Amino acid sequence: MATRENKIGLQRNDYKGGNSTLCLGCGHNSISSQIIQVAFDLAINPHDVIKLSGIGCSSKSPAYFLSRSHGFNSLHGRMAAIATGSTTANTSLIAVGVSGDGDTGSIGLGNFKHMVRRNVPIVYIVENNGVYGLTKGQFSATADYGQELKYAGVNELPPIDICLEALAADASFVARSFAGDANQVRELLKAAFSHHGTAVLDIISPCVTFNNHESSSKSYPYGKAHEEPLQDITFIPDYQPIVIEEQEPGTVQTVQMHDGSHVVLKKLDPTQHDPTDKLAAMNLLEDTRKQNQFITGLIFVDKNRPTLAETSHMIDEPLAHLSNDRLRPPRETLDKLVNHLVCCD
Ligand SMILES: Cc1ncc(C[n+]2csc(CCOP(=O)(O)OP(=O)(O)O)c2C)c(N)n1
Ligand code: SF4
Ligand SMILES: [Mg+2]
Repeated sequence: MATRENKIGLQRNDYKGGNSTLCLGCGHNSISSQIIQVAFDLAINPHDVIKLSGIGCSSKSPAYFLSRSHGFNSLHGRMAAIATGSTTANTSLIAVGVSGDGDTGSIGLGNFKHMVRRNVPIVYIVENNGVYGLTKGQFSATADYGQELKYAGVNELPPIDICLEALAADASFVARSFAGDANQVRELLKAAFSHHGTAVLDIISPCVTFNNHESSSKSYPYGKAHEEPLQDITFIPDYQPIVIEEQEPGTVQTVQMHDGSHVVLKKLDPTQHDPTDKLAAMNLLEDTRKQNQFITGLIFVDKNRPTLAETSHMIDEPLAHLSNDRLRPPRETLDKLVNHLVCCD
C-alpha cells in the first residue's frame, strides 16, 4: 500500500524528529506525536516553522519533532522573549513553542505574560506536570497545595493557574487539555495553528518518574478519572467544506478562524460555557479550581485582537527579507536625527 502524502507531497515521516531521550511513558512524548500528526494533517511546510523552547524535559521536546524546521533552545524561562524577537523580525515564520510549568509558571512568568499581552503569533504549549522533572522532581508553581512528594516534602503554597494568568494578560486563545486525551490535544493544536496571535495550550502532561501518584492532579490516574471535557472539538481546515450534523439547537457552536478554517464545538452540556465570553472563562477557571474539577477544552478565543506586528504597524514584507539599503535609514535621515538630538540636548 502506498504511503499517504499530504497536500504538499510530504509523508508523516517527514515531520518526525530525533528519537526521544525522555522517560518511557512521559506525557511530553505523546504531545510531540500529536504535533507531528497535526503538522502533517495541516500540510505545514516544515521549513516555514520555528521551534522554540526554554529549559526542562518539556523544553527538550522540539528535538523530537519537525527535524527539518528552524529551532532555538533558549535560556530557562526566556523562550517568550526569543519568540517575540524572532516572529517580529520574520513575520513569515510559523512559531511553535514548548515550555514546562517551571519554565513558564516559575522563572518565566514575567516573560510569558508580556508575550501574551503583545499577542505574539505563536502556538505556546505548556507541558504541565506540577514538578521540575529535569532537576529531579521539586515542586513547581503549578503543584497542588498540600501535596506531599517523597523527596520534595509538603507543598505549602497555592498553585498558579496558567490559563488564568494568560487570561489576565489579555490572551486571545486559551485552552486546557490532557496528554492522555490524544484526540482533544490534536483538535486543539489544529485550532491553535490557525489562530492569529498567541495560542496558549496548557496541557497536563504527567511526569511518570516524579509525580504520577493518584492523589496528584497532574497524574495519569487522576486525569483519566476526573477529566471533564467542555466540548467535543472538530477542526475543519479552510479547504474542506463544513458539514455540521443536525443537533439540538444551542448545542453546536462554530468559530470561524482568521485563515477561514472552522472550529466546531459540540457542547457536552448546552447550558455550559461560551468560549467567546472572557468573564465566563475566568469564572469557569476560578469555580472549577475551587471545586478541584479538571475541565479541558477551548476556554477562550478572541479572533479580533491584533498581533504584535499589527499594533506595531509593521510592513507586510518580513524585515528579515529586506535588503540592507531598505532596512537602514539613509545617511541624510540619520544626520537629521543626530542634529536634532544634539540641538535638543
Ligand atoms: C537560570 C536557571 N535556573 C535554574 C535552572 C535549573 N533548571 C533546569 S530545568 C528546571 C525546571 C524545569 O521544570 P519544567 O519547566 O516544569 O520542565 P519539566 O522538566 O518538568 O518538563 C530548572 C529549575 C536552570 N537551568 N537555569
Ligand atoms: S523526569 Fe518526568 S518530565 Fe522528565 S522525562 Fe522523565 S517522566 Fe518526563
Ligand atoms: Mg514540569
